[in-house]
Amino acid sequence: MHKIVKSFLDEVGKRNQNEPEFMQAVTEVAETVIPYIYQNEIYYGQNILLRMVEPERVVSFRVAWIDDQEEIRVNRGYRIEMNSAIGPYKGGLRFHPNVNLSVLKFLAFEQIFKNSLTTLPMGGGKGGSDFNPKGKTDTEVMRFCQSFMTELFRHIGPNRDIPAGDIGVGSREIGYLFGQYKRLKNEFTGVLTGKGVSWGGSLIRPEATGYGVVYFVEKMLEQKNLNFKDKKVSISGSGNVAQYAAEKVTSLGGKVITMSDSSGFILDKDGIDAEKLNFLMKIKNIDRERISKYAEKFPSATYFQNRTPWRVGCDIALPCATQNELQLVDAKSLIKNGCICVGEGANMPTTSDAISLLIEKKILFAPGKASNAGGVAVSGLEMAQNSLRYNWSREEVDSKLKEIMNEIHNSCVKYGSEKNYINYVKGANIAGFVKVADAMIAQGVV
Ligand code: NDP
Ligand code: 2IT
Repeated sequence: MHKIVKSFLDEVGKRNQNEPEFMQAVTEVAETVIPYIYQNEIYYGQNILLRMVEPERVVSFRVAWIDDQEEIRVNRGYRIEMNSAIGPYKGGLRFHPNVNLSVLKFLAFEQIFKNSLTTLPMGGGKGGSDFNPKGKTDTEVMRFCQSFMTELFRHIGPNRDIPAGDIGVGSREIGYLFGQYKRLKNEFTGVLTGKGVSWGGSLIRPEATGYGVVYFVEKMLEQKNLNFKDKKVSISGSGNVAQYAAEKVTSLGGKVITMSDSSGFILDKDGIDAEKLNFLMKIKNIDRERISKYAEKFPSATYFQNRTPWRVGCDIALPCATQNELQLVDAKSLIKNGCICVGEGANMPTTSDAISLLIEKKILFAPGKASNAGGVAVSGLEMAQNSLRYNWSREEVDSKLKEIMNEIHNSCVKYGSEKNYINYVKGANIAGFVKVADAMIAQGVV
């Protein structure tokens, strides 16, 4: 089996040179799904995985815009339309200077499996730009978004491809993007998710990814008759996902001791309670400031520059910042300090060797495509509400989100159960694969 997997990866690697993040995501799926294909005749001989790793379409385009000094700037925009077997392309847009084809292809590939796991009819896609919103004024961000959408609008649509937010794309950016789409098409449609509630957005969408991660981890802990009460929780990141994961952990009785940004992390030994989190949300979302301000305000906190939080002892770790932020040395340190569970809020935050170690040591480990699927799931619910021309209440959306996270957990258990251990990586990959593969077989060679 090892040889078969290797020869598949060699073939894909040759066609996708210099795309390390994409190959990392493909490798993780291939190692768990290829053995399954060999045990299940209906998938064998169909080259399904080889078809799945090839995007249905990749769009790359110039984004020219004028900054406040009236200088002409040029960025690169992308949309990866990866797989539409079970629904229209669906996935976020990332604005970050390290965005390139490899990063977006890994994200689009993971999105196929994640969206399949949500139980909702959504295909996989992702897009974005190497534009850096940091330090830009609102008018610069608006001009960039308008220029970006002026090309993107011809490739997307409510039944074709529905983008949303990701790193660097929040409610401000979605607003500017939606405004420009509506103007160009002269149509008010649910072409983006993460919209404001007064113009077609869903309640709970801002909270959904962070809440979903915590609901998923709650289910994992339940398997061991454990819960969040009095657990020390280390979170990385301080953006959308991290903030609402922290809020939910605290509301369930856990103590959030760390959060971070790309400059460093803060350790608050007394815990980041609801009031302190409010302050953090203000500095990150409104002032667009650095997390070090938190330690300046609260004496119980210490700031560690250019460091990640994983050397601090905790019971549960929730990496919610970016890819490959939790490495082998970090996993070793977490295990040594007694960590029992790692739940990914970000996409692929844990390196492959770190995942192998966590699984070998039988630490509860949730891969992002399962545990962070709550965001895109509520995006799916936003699309459903847009089609119904109706809005559900907070309680209705939250209870549907919980139900979906529960279903995803059940799917992981179904396909990932091993002797005395649930391998959530294997479970999520196979469960996500089966639904898409069945649809691809039914639809013929396209
Ligand atoms: P935000 O832009 O709101 O926040 C990102 C956070 O991660 C910030 O604290 C940022 O720090 C930090 N960060 C970004 N890049 C790096 C880096 N290279 N090194 C260290 N820290 C970094 O994004 P989100 O919270 O939306 O996204 C976080 C993760 O969750 C991403 O992996 C995303 O793909 C994933 N995700 C998001 C979903 C969503 O609905 N938003 C859904 C599912 C997954 P700084 O402020 O310094 O930039
Ligand atoms: O990675 C992700 O799942 C997201 N950024 C959310 C995608 C979406 O369409 O809501």
